[in-house]
Amino acid sequence: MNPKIKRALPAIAAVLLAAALILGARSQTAAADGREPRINRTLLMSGLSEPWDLAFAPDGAMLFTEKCRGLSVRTPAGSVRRLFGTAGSALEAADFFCQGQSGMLGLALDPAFAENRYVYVYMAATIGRSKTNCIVRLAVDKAYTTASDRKNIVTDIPFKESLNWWGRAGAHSGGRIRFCPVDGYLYVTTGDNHNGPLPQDLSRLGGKVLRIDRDGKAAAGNNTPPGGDPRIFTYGHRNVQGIAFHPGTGRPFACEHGPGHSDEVTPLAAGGNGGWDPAPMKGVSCASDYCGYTSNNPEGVATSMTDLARFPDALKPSWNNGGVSEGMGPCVFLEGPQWQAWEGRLAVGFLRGARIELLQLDAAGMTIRTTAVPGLPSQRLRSLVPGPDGALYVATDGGEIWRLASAGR
Ligand SMILES: [Ca+2]
Repeated sequence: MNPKIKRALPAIAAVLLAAALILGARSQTAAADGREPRINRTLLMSGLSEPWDLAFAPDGAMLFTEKCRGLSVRTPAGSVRRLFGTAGSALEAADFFCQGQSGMLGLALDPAFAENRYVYVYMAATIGRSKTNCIVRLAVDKAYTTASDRKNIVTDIPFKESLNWWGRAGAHSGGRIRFCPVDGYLYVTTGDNHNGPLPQDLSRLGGKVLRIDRDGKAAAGNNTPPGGDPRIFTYGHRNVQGIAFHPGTGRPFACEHGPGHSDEVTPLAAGGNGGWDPAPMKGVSCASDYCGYTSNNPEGVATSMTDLARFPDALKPSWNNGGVSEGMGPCVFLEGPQWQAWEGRLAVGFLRGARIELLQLDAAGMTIRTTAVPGLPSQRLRSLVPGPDGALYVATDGGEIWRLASAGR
């Protein structure tokens, strides 16, 4: 060996060792920052009838709705009881019905549930001679054997009463309800009923996100445009079936079905217009006066989910899935270090798309990256709810409830 090289060997070795240490430290940091969790899926329940939503009580009880049966509970001990809805429930509701996409849908527990025992459901009901969507408040006892003190806190969410060219009765009812942990108000998502003028009509509650208190009264600060129903928080929506609140700011994000294109995730702001207007413009003819699948404009361009030409101040979507509609449904932010690289991402479930997409957002709420949760069966996903154990619970149209837990690595 060349004596010069021989003399230099210890120095070269030291440099190489230092480089290896630096690279090793870097790769360890990258692993800690960017580690994707390994997901364990277990089947908690099966054989349910179209489960639509879930909610967990502080004691670990899981309440759930089934579209055509009503509200039930799975107690912490694992027994299941029917609380509210059709015959056989602890509290029967003669006015409750299901039809098409409607029935007993969204479910939420009061933020003070441990004290007041209030449960809220979004359901189709017959009031007088009319069919409508309601928000009903109930109280359940500590043993989950009775439901009482029923109060209809909202009774005038439009319901599609009859078949038209675009689909059956009961279509596009929206139906998710969630309390925002930051402002404490109940957010209610509704749908356009295949009715052209409804989303931009500020006197009616369809095609909107509502924001109300536990008695159904308008929340303070809704900033509804003058003359509008003060319960309206945002308008100009199509069929919103998901709403989630950013863990840091509490800002609501709506997750909404598109019309054959452009399912949308949208960060909301009080008084905002989502920019959906399926009413025919002058000179345009659409079946049943609903241009929700065609074009509302003389140019023949497909009706936009966010029409910035006509509504330049419309709420800008964070993400849309482009050329197809995949039935975007529930959404929720993943919270807690158990999710590792996924912590803080918005999990979005799909019906036809049959998957969970994880959206990484920038500070403005815009999506910068999406990843699908790997390894899940291909099923229509209806509800995504975090459990008290840090797992994510999923209700499927196939009648199952899954528990998705991060197993680390
Ligand atoms: Ca929109």
